Amino acid sequence: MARYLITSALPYINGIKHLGNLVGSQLPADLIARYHRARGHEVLFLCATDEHGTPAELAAAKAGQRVDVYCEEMHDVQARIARGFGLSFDHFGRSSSRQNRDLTQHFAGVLAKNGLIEEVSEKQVYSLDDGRFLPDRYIEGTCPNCGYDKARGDQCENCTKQLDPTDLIDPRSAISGSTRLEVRETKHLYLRQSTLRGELSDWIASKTDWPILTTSIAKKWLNDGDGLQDRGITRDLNWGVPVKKGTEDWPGMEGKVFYVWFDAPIEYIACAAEWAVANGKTDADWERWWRTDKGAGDVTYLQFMGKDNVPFHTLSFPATIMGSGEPWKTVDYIKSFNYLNYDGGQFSTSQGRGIFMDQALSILPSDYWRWWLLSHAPESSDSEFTWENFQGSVNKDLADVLGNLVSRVTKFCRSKFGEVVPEGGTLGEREAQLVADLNARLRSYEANLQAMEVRKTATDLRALWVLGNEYLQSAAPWTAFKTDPEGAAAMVRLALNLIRFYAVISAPFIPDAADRMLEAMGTTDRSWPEDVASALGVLPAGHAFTVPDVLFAKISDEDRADWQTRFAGIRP
Ligand code: B3M
Ligand code: ZN
Repeated sequence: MARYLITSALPYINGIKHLGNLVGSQLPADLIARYHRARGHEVLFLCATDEHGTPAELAAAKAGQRVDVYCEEMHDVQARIARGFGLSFDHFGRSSSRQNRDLTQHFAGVLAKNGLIEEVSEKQVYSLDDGRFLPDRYIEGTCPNCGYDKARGDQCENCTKQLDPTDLIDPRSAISGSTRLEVRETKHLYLRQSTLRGELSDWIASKTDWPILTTSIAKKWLNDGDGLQDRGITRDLNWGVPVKKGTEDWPGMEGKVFYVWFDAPIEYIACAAEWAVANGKTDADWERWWRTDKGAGDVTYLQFMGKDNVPFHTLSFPATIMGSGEPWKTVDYIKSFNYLNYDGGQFSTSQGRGIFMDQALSILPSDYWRWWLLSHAPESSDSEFTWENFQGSVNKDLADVLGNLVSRVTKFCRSKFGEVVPEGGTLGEREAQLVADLNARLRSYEANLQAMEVRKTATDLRALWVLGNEYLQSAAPWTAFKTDPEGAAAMVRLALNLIRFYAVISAPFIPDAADRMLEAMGTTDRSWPEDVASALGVLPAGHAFTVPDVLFAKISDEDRADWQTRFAGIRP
């Protein structure tokens, strides 16, 4: 039995995620977590909301709520929707947890002790009336380029010009509108990650099995980008982890917090500590996943994320961990994804464009989405969601191939033999061939799941379903029954077992349908088919089953057109 620590990039707190976010991290991570559990491995699958930073403050202000209250509510909303999608996190934590605060302060303390933190003086805009320094995007004014009067200190939304706050004409605070602003000196902490270049470079070079998408981004930033420049890890904000050196105050850093990208990845560790508390476990229980001196030596750690998050996970977070000099587990494999586009454009949270997770669940059960998204995961390039394609996949793969097999076999058996696995007859050549074909495909499916080749695994699974359909087509028990009822009984017995077999191997993709198939087959036996021939004999003659309701309903042209119109616009 192997041990897998699996984390998905942490969804930012400021709203419900769209399907592009889902397929780029949480959903494929769930597929792999479910697969490894099904193979009997020990899995700790963690995710959390990423709650700090300016966007959280802004979203809370927009909602007219205190930021801590906003985050708490939005965390619960995201947790509920994640459950709706069948995301099987062992824990869904919060980066604003006490555990993350303590660990973040701990890392800052050891990094300082190791000489990796530098204090730098900077000039920044201070608002006298708000009594605080203002981040660039909290300053508004008139754009010197186009005259737009609501340009932000980092960028003009109207003409897209990148700005410095001091470029703005008539600058004012975006919080209070006050114009009593002045430029003041303020101190910030910088992580001297450039000193770790050699170590990071060797580490990345040693990861020869990583996907090209991951290593190409990592190497680009390592070599010719400014990804390894020393990086400011503190901000003048109220909302965040207060700057401390371990448990001690940090002189000159009063009222400041750590930058959200410093504390967010540390939440991967803190989340394990939260998981332990939530489940009545001890520190040793979570440390055996994260500390190589405390049992994590044999853990395989897999991370899932969209490509825009790769630099933080290949350079910044490893710099934090390596710089600590402590025996923390580092990631073994980073699976990254390109973008999913929506009907001729991009999914966009800020513009409300696309389908959001709650909307998706309001029109169809999660398995429909899981199947389409995973079978079209943007792995080698960006991919696109279109309603036609979605309708085609659901109707063909789920309804015609898998759903139809289940319904045909169970109904035929009920009408000719009753709701029990029929006895009699023997299996012949055709069945032996089916077993051999299933076996070959299943091994390919397993290999692709092991390699996290998401689209290829979907292709294998679909091919496995098709093999069963083709078998039924050619064996035709409905015809055979007329002349050789015993032979037909043997075929149906095999086919009913095939339903259980499909439920087990399909569960990582479509867990709800798999549960319903197993329930209909009157079994809780989820054992993975190590050997296909014996797996197809698990349900013995005489075993009772029931005919399930329609597993997957087809999407009509009318529904498709309706949804297409409904989701064409901008989410309010
Ligand atoms: N919250 C993802 C994003 O919002 C970011 C991931 C953090 S992972 C530590 O782009
Ligand atoms: Zn402008």
